[in-house]
Amino acid sequence: MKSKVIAHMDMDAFFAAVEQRDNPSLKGQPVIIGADPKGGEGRGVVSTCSYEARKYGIHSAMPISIAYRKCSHGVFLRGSARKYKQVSSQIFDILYDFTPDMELVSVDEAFLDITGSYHFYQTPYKTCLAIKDRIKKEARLTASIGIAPVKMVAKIASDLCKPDGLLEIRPGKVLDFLWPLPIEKLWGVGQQTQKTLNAMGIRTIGELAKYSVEKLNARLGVHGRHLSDLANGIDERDVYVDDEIKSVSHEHTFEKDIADLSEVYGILSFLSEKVSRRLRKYELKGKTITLKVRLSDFKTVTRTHTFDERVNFFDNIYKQAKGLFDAYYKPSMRIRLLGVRMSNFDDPYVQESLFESPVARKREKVHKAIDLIKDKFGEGAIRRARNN
Ligand code: TTP
Ligand code: MG
Repeated sequence: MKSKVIAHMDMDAFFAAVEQRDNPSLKGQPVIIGADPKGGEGRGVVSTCSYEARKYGIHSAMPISIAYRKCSHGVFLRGSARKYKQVSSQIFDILYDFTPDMELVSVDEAFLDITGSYHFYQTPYKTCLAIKDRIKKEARLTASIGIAPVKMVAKIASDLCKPDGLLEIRPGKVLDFLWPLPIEKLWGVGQQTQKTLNAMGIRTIGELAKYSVEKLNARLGVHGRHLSDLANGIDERDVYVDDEIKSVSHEHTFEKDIADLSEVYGILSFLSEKVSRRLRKYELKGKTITLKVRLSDFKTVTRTHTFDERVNFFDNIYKQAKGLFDAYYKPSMRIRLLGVRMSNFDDPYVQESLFESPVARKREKVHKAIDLIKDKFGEGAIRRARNN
């Protein structure tokens, strides 16, 4: 299987860098963006600060009063959200010139799937150099970019090469790169998980990778296998292209590869429900359903069905997902991952609903009411009887 090429771009000290750019007297100064410090009495927190200010131990989310104590001669600014948004869209426009396969993560951060587009610049490295170059020329700011076969590794790489860095981790080098790093660099390892793992004698990603998955699961529940996968450089997440909604999908990776059909149907029902709710939330209906199945040996297949009309109800989606699965399934299979996707939204929903029967409209109302209750009281508030 050919690996993907994912780039993770993150601007350096974003808000502070914009202020330094627009006011050259701030260059080289500790600049702190956030609440008014009011001579050390101010409330509120630091949004971000320049790298010069970081030398004083200041960081995002720190109380502004503490930042003031650490560096009272720093330049404290409130910042301008409007200006940062404008610069942010300028940066994303530049990125769009390189690939439309982009997932915006925050105001200054995006994943790009450049698997199909890096050839224009010969290599992934040269592509990302060109991106950095354009950001430098057009926005007069620096970005750091990590390149790797999976999202998580690209993100860690961009973080480690800051500021103004570019770091490529080739497919064969992922484990050499990851294993010496401390576990807290992994996605999903917060302070609590870090403590638990440390207590088990696990400090580096390499130690986590070699630890028994069963023992990890016993201590951390479902999280265990996921973390073990990440530590071994396995990250199932694709770059989620969200500029316009082209498809709505949900996936589930099993804690253990499974052969039990009732478990499969349970998850298909759960995924269909999630997809159905998202479709209704966005007022979309899809004509095409795609089932994704990954087996224990990582073989991945997709099976597609086109409905006669556009749908967004759970019953239709689940029935087809199950039908597609049953047509593919053989008893020897061990299932690692399942996914359900709905796409093909061409016709505007509003127009189509003009021709719907009163019965369909009534169902629509019932479903929306259920969604509202669930939004208010949580997923468990209403359970659907499943008919396998
Ligand atoms: P980050 O990318 O986390 O930080 P940064 O760009 O300032 O610095 P780095 O070089 O380490 O990437 O966040 C981007 C912007 O989002 C940041 O400039 C300010 C804003 N922000 C907040 O307002 N509050 C926060 O807690 C964080 C983390 C960021
Ligand atoms: Mg940043």
